[in-house]
Amino acid sequence: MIRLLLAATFAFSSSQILAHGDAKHAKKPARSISTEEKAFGREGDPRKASRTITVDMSDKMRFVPDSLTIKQGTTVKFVVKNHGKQMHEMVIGTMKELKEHAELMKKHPTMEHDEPYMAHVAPGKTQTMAWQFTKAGEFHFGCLVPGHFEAGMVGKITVK
Ligand SMILES: [Cu+2]
Repeated sequence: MIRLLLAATFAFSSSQILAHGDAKHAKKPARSISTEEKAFGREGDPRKASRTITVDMSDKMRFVPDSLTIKQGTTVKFVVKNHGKQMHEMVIGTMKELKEHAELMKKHPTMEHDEPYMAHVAPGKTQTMAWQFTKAGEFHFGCLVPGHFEAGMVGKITVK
């Protein structure tokens, strides 16, 4: 009986070792890219980005640049930098969605959420996000930290 148990324990632990070894070699699976289509496009594969745009944010409550023109179909890799001392974020959307979201943020300032079209950037940090602009039109991006949107922290994206 004891022998059997020992054998079982040994078999168990060696399979654990194997599994561990496998895991070590296997690449950490990346979060899969969402296929959800929004009015302003869909999540992009950063490896397929054909354009990189750096967006600077500061406590002046402005984005630099604050106007972008993008060719329809392009996957853009955004490099979003926060040069300020406050939290800032870049959220892409339609003006209607951004306004609604900004109102919601005022009511629930601690609300935390993460979507592929948002980059929440701590002071002094940089975040990247990839977005594919599948639809032509006029869209916007804004900082929805309470008060920032109203202070003018908003930019325009023209897709054509
Ligand atoms: Cu901000």
